[in-house]
Amino acid sequence: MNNYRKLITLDEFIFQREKDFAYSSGELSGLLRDIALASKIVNREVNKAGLVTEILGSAGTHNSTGDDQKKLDVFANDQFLSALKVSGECCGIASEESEEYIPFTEHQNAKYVVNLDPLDGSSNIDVNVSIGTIFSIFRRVSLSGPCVAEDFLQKGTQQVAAGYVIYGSSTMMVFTTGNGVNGFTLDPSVGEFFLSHPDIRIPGKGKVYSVNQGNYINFPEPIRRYIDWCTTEDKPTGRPYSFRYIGSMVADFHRNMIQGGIYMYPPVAPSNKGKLRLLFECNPLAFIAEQAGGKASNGEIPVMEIEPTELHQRLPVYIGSAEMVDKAEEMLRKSKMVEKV
Ligand code: P6P
Repeated sequence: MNNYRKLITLDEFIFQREKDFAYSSGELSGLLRDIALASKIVNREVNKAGLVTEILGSAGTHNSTGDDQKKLDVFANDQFLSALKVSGECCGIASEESEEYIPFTEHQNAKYVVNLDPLDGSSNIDVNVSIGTIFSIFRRVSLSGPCVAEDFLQKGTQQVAAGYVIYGSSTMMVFTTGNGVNGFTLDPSVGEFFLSHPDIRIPGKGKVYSVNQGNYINFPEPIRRYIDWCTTEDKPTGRPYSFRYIGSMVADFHRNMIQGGIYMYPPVAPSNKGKLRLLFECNPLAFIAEQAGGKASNGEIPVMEIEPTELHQRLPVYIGSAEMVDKAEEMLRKSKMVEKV
């Protein structure tokens, strides 16, 4: 008896969920398929980047927040932009790689907008370390006509879908439409994403903390104390934790999703803002974390409760296993109480 497990393709899954949850009249499904298609094209270039030297290295330009743009950053941005424009389900996108949002005038009555980090961790491209794409989908708030800034500047709680693609030892697309988190692995031999990680649940606590230890001396004192707490021996709580930091948020986040752990990007003195972007990195990953039973905070409130004021705004972020985020928040809160005394 062949016990071949029926592998469900991404398209079959979306079609099934659309019937079960009726989360959209098909436009959202189309958007998810278009994002998957663009990720396959990006994956093809990422996987042979070392062989096609003209795709490696810097593009010689900088994005709106001053980051050096890699050639693959620009390539990925172009792929997702054209895929979403062709889809017809999206009236505009905002991208980490573009200063302003990009309205699709030919689809100005479409229902959705997308916030996108086309290639996160791109500084790792030239050294063959995992990188990722992060996306966040909202229903527009403007009624019709060209999309407006307010369509993109919505609280994370308003997301209708969010996901990431990790271009790693295998390529995976992990996303939520508000009914749990599911992971799909690309079989490049057939060009299909297959359901490999149904209903992902992030462990309540883990034994890994991810942070750029090199900034330790410039972290706020409560975060230095939290890191010291993580590295103090205490067998009942499984400490000291292991330190893992890939320098690619999607890769660190994905490992923590599966094994449990916390990823932190605290403020680094003298800045108090943090590095990561609310719209393009933190909101989508926060939606996924919470849907999988985890948490995402700026140290004080849930990331998804933050009212955005500008496209490229940054924030400190503590995201992953719920109990670990709670502990980091507790140490930050205690410190504030001491300050007030
Ligand atoms: P640092 C990549 O640029 C990124 O946005 C995240 O993917 C990554 O975790 C972080 O920045 C790395 O930043 O300052 O530690 O090199």
